[in-house]
Amino acid sequence: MDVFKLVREFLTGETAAGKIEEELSHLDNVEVRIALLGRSGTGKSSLINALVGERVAASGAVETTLKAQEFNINGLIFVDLPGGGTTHFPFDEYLDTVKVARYDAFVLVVSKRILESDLELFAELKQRTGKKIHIVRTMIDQDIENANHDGTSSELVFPKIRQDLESKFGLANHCWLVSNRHPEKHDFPAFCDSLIEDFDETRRDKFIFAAQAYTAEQLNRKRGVAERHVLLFSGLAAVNGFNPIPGADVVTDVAILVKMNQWILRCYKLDEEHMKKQLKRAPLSSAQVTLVNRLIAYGTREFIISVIKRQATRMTGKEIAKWVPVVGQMASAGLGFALTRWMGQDLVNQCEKATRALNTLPSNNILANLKK
Ligand SMILES: Nc1nc2c(ncn2[C@@H]2O[C@H](COP(=O)(O)OP(=O)(O)OP(=O)(O)O)[C@@H](O)[C@H]2O)c(=O)[nH]1
Ligand SMILES: [Mg+2]
Repeated sequence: MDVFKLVREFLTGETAAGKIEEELSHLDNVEVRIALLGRSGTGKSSLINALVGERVAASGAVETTLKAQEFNINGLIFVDLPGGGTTHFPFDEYLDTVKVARYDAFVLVVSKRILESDLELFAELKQRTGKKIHIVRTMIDQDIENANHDGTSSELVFPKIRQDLESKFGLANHCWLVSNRHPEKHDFPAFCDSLIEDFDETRRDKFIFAAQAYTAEQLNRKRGVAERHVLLFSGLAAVNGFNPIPGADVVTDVAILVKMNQWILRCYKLDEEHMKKQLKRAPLSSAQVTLVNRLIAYGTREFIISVIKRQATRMTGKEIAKWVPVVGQMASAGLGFALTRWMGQDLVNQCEKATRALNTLPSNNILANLKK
């Protein structure tokens, strides 16, 4: 979907306002369902937590998850299907519960030892779904540590494990060697790319919106999704008569701006709910707390009104034009559109900076590595 074109057509009256609303609600409502299968203790719950950057699924040394569980993180739904082939889940019964048509992607999680039951599960799944099954081999960090301990070269760890997996699951199937403790490293980012490769655009956007960004590239993609949303919200604000009057103390309905800013904060996992959970897990410095509180305020009506009042009187025609797509005639939508876009873009920039500063992007090393 060319969002720019859609908004331009709307502003020039070539398309109905409803189209923008439709596109936004489509993005809002779409669900992505990912099935995770594998024996107990292979790291399924940890993989989910690493993908979304928060602790949604309990993980542990003893068998933790005994029945299928769903985790819905802003529309990105993981279905954790534990223990195929164990006494809790005889094979047939297990696969019958996996209603294959309901999923957008399948992930088979394996760890150190590949058992016959893993191969059987893989073959059966492949046959039933006819889809690509992503094989994720977890705990690579431990293999590296073990190699160091045993005095063997950790450089050989990867090719050896890869070869072993490929010989068992077949060369054509991609196997991803990951550590759930370091989702910024090894094959983890490539696994995420491969996972969304076959999704349609809306589902891809949804995944990028809900997943944690660990690398500079992932952060860039988040920006892309966020910017498209800002553009749509700006169109929607304009059509809904958001039209602050320069110099006057009048502010029309700002509900759409509140919604937009809260969406952006959620996209960067800097919304109040998420930050409260994070704070319970790891304390932030007082400077970080100040930064987070400042950003959370962006999602409140009072704050937005105060910013608009200030900014509306400042924006010159030239500045307005900068934030409005080239539309020939800007119509009366000009200032409302420009202000929304300016505000959204500003918040996206700030969230990106904060993500780096808060080190949820584990990061600085990664960024440094990428630049090399
Ligand atoms: N070092 C390391 N530990 C991991 C990794 N993935 C998982 N673990 C640990 O392995 C243990 C089991 O992980 P879980 O995520 O609970 O495994 P599970 O597949 O969900 O297990 P069940 O819920 O019992 O089916 C936990 O103690 C995790 O912290 C990894 O990549 N590296
Ligand atoms: Mg589990």
